[in-house]
Amino acid sequence: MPHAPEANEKIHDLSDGWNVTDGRHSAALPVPGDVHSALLDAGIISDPYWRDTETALDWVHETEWTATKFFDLAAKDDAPWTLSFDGIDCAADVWLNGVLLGQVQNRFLRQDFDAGDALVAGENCLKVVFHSNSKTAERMAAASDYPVPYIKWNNRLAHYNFLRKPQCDAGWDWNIALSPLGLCGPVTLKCSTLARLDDVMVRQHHAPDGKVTLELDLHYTAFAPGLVETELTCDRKTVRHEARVWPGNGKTRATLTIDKPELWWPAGHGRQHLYDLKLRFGTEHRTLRIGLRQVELVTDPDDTGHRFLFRVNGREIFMRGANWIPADALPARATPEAVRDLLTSAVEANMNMIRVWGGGQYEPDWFYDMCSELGLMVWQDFMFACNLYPAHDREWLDSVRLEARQQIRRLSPQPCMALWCGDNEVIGALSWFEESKANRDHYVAVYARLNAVLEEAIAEAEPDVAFWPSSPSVGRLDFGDGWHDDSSGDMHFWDVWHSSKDFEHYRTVRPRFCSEFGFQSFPSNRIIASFTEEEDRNVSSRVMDVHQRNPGGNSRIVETLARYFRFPDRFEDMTWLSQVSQALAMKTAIEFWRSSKPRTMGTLYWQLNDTWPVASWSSLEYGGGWKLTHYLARKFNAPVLVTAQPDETSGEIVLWAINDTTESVNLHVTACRVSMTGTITDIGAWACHCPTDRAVEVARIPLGLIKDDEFLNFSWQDADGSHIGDNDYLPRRPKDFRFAAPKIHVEDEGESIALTCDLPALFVTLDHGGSDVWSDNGFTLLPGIPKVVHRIRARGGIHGDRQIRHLGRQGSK
Ligand code: BMA
Repeated sequence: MPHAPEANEKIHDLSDGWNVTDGRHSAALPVPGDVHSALLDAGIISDPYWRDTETALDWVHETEWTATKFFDLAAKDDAPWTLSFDGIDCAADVWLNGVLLGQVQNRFLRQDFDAGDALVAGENCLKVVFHSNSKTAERMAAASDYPVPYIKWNNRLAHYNFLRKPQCDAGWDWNIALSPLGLCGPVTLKCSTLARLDDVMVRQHHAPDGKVTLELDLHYTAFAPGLVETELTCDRKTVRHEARVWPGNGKTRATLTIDKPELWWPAGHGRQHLYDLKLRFGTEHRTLRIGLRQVELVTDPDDTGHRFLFRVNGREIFMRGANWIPADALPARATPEAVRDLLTSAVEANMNMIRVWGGGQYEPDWFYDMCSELGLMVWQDFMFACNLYPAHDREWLDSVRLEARQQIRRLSPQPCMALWCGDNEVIGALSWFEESKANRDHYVAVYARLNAVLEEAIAEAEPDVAFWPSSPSVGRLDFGDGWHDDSSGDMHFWDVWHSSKDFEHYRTVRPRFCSEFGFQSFPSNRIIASFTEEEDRNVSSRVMDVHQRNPGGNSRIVETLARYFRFPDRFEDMTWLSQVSQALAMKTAIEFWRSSKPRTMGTLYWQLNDTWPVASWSSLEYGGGWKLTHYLARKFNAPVLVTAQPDETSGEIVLWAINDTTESVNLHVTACRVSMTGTITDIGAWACHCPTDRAVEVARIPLGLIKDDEFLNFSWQDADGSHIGDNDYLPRRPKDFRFAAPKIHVEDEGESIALTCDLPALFVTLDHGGSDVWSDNGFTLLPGIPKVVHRIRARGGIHGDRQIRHLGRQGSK
């Protein structure tokens, strides 16, 4: 906890030594942690991810649980004592020595209780009585004076839209519905003298002369009138001042100017320089790690509509990334190590932004610390998704107001923060339900209340980043269709997956910023083996259906295979081919939209990671292994890329060069056509100057030049060899090629693998489901051109399927 108070002997960490029981079962409860994980560790429940175990565990979230912690206090002085929980999930009563300190129902709040009267010298007993969240949700919905519908096909558990809890805990179209409960962060007991420091709001002002002034609002609770000394230290400079405080909540401002700042940059644009900002408020100490940067959301009008892009330190930056969902359906497993691994993989796939999606959670401090270190910018949603919300209830709305306030302040020091966004798809949800279709005015008015509270929380806190009302959204106070309008705002483009359109359909829109689009695949055979018996390993088995949460999802994967590929004979080839199919879909969309730069200035695909072993849109399977899409992302997200795009009107294939680096590049581009029988014929060579602000045309190739059974292969490099790459374009679907049977020779030297072939091979995959990360996988192999692949990160050394696969007559060979 980098933001935890330090050097204060009056702070007691109460995170260890908890037990939890329902009267029949008892287990040690690690904090942070959840009851399911505790029961699993104690051998009371079996693995929730195994086969169809899920519903057999419903009793856990339907039961009341009591977590208990005993602690000793040597002496109790008369000063104010505060008991703080960094997240209680979710509906619970907090008791200290038989005294009810409070009732809570918002997992996204830090809960502070005045413990003074209940605390005793000697042994104390702290209890958190968790009510069944499922029953609480039912009760709240029944008590509501009008219906607030939730997305039934997505949420197996009902009415979680009433709870301030990760919405995907009730099930989602990729998530198991376990409804975990527990304590999500440290528990502390703190003794204050005059005042207690609650939140710190950090702003940075960049002056035209380059100096940066840090402005900190220190939000406190004072217990008596008096003077509190504050001290700020950063970049070898210290400033002090005295704040006069009065009982109650207040704030005092402290500023410090950094004369020669080193700026923080997103990945690929410069260093991620971080400063330690040390802060003292009376006797309380905190250290914040900050980075200095300016982030603007640019939405000015242009000929098309309105631009949508991020400008960082004055530079307009194309954002390449993906959507982030919670790292595990069992919160205890979302450890810093597991999360760092996933975020590292994002950067290795040339991403510079992730979107923390609104159906999950505000992540812990260390998550944002990692993003700041790695240069991954964060588009942060407020936690509302795909449901309608009871914003007519003032008590509920007050809790949301507090949540927004705390979270905005908590994340304010983080240079990775790029945007606060009101919600995920709640505007769209207004037209999904019978109730809201029948009385749209009413539901729009209630939605507008919720959105206004969030906008006001931003206006009040004045963070360094902008507020965007919703994702997708066409613009402020616009309740229009962000799914199909590609002229303004951010877009969710789901027609290919959810409406079964062809991959080529991605080329029918040019979003200003595509914040969601995706295509599903199966996890690898190794991951499937982790949750199935042999008999389940069939694409339409019940267990495979249970591990697919989007109705009809497995059929859509299979049907798409039939559209693009020859059908595989074996289940274990089908899982691989589904990953080829997903990778092809994402390559089609992203390369086209990158070639639309600067009209398009961002592509965040759905979704980076998985919460459990499941067929889904993720590019990293459960456990963090790279699916083929992730390997292709490393290539289609390369800062310098050449891509081939069909020009429907002229019938030509156009080569486009895209440069997202900081400097223009001069590329030498060559292209050839490759026949399945192995003949490689040069087409041309071109010199291309590629600036950073737009994609440029390199060459036009008449489609007729490429014969049946030929595909286009092209490569590029700059003068000093820092940007080298190659790419293909298949004018026909893979199934329309007469694949020969190439012989692939492999020399496996452990850390590197060399491959050669006698005939062209596409999507050559040397490791399906292995744990380690290779420099390439799913590549094209041409006769006479050896390929050497290196292990770039060892992640456990587990081998997946090391049988070499590539496209062939039966889908794979
Ligand atoms: C989106 C997301 C999620 C969902 C995904 C796939 O629009 O916001 O709600 O999981 O689509 O359907």
